[in-house]
Amino acid sequence: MKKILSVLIAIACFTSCDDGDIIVTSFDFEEQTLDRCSDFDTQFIFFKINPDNNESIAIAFTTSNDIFGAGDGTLETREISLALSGNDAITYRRFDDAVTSDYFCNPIPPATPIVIEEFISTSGDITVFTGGTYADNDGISSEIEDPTGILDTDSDGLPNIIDFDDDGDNVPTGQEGVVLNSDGTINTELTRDTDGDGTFDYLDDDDDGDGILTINEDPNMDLDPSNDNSDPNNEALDDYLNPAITTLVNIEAYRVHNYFLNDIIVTINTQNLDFRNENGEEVIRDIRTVIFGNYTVASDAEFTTTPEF
Ligand SMILES: [Ca+2]
Ligand SMILES: [Ca+2]
Ligand SMILES: [Ca+2]
Ligand SMILES: [Ca+2]
Repeated sequence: MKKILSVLIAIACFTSCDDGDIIVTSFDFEEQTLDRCSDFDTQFIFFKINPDNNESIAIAFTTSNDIFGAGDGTLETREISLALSGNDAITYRRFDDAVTSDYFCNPIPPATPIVIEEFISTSGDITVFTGGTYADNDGISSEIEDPTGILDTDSDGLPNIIDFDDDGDNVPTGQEGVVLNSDGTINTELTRDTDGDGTFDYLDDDDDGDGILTINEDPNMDLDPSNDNSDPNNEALDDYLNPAITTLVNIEAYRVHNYFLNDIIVTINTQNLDFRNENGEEVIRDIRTVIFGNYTVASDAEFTTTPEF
């Protein structure tokens, strides 16, 4: 419905307009879910449908940014500010019958339902935020791994919460014998500490305590110490967990890392909107910052990087 507001919205008058003439009209789609069209390259179309009143509000905007998550993988919420003009606009429509997503996502809108009222933005600003939860999916939740989010045990530039190899020994944390309690905390009895020095393997850069860093117990030099078994008397045991093997190779590179942005939500805010109706007569101005909607992205984003050694 078109919601009656108090005095936040003023009208600019085109023709005869008495002093104090204020139209207090805006669009109320707070309860409706934000949906989107999927098959567009750089112009994004989001829309809300209110079936109770056969009305909709849609926003189209153009950006080359991937607003759904890939980005550059930095930890901050990403923010893109855009000015609406031309084909980038917000459109309110009321129809004579029920409307579906086909109406917005078809390059040629269907002939029906028929539009009986329409307001199109003539100017306005929008801000698109992309946020979510960064994680390395290494088996330890970020809150347990480091509630501060800034700890970087191996100083490779990737905080532990997104570092799938926390100690930088080229053995992923997920392979270093971490055992969790039912509440997700680390079980200090069962989590592996091969050399018994009080530092769990996943945070220990010399797991077997033989003086040779795990990263250098990699004779085939494939950046994976977990496939090197040199001990003829114990072929099942990797060299980096076997203090009897102290062969050293010089490895000066980290393996490829990946991490994820999960539970991605795109939030669109609008500000300074001017609308004109189908006759160009009625103008609605809304200077407030309003949340147009929140869109939950179905898939997670994955980032791949190789930290500098
Ligand atoms: Ca790190
Ligand atoms: Ca490791
Ligand atoms: Ca240890
Ligand atoms: Ca070692």
